[in-house]
Amino acid sequence: MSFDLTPKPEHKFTFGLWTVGSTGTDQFATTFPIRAGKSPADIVRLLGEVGAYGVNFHDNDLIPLDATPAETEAIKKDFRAALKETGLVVPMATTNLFSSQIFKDGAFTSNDPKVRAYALQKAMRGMDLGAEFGAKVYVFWGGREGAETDVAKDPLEGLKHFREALNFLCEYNNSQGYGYKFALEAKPNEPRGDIYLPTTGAMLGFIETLDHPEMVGVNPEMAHEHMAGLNFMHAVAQAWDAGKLFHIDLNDQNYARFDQDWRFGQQSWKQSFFLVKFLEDVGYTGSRHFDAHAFRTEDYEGVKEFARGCMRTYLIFKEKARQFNEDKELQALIAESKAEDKSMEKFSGKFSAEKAAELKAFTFDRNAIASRGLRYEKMDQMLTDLMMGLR
Ligand code: DIG
Ligand code: MN
Ligand code: MN
Repeated sequence: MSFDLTPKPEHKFTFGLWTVGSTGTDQFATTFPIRAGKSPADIVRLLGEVGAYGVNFHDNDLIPLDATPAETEAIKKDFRAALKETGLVVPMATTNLFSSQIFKDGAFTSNDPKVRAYALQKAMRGMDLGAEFGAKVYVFWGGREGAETDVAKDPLEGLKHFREALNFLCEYNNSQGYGYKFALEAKPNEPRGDIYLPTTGAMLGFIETLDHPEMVGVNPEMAHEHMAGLNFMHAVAQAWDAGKLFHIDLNDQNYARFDQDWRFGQQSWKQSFFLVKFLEDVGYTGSRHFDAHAFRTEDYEGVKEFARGCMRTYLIFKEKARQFNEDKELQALIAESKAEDKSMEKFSGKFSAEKAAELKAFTFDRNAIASRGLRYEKMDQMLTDLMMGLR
């Protein structure tokens, strides 16, 4: 093997405290923990050991909901010391607006004004905490923003309340001078029957209705777009095209399953390859955040293998993307399939009345055009060979 698979800071591989710190309970903490919990400081040390660049957190991953001021300061002190010791940074922070019972019917979109106000308070305090550790991206995942029945929850009110909350928090960001970029994360369902704004595309449309759309982008997650039956790389491409790819959650998922948050590249090799190729081809400079968990079967040595595997597989696909881009035969076939056609140039570009009239009068030989074979089978098989090390 001639290429280096050692994770380096320039790769910007990050993990949330809740990922490698997961004690192996099922997603909804309804079953026994498999692994003893680790302190945030020890989780940072584990991430330092496997070669991660950074660590992210929800407010309550770091500071338990009912921690005293003294406990809070002690935790922060240890966490800061571990960051210094390992050199890890904190690129992203977020608020847990989904675990506490108070959010049983949503946070920003709850029907209860007290819950909405409490969620706003919690988000501001979460932003304060993240800023203390240098976070510059703030994620909003509305895990409970939704409904099981529309009988008493109006989606228009939900959108209005979510918009009001984000407009308020954008102003808070400005008033505090935190310089955050907000990244909205979509998911179609679970834990709610339906979650509002279920896909990255829906979030992109919603962002344009905000008072400060320039401050707000998206945090697409692979498992979540897959849960919606979508092509993750296409969702990411649309976000990039809109200048809104502010962060990304990488993991994996078997289609038509609950949110499995598996190790990156564990299941969907082809989709993962094209996602990595896209990020590298466009020069994405943000975090490669692995929002994933090790199998419940694992001890902490297994958790380290999980974390190493996320980064290793990303680097394998990055190298395969380089080989793809340098494969002369394959690139020639791709170029051929996208060949310019000088005769059509006069119809491309901006509208003119003359262009429209000429095009309307033009005669196309539909059968001749349709009969051309596009050789995608050959190219796709070449990709398979490349992925399997046969070219
Ligand atoms: C779940 O996919 C969500 C939460 O874990 C968190 O709020 C966000 C940040 O990665 N992803
Ligand atoms: Mn997820
Ligand atoms: Mn996520």
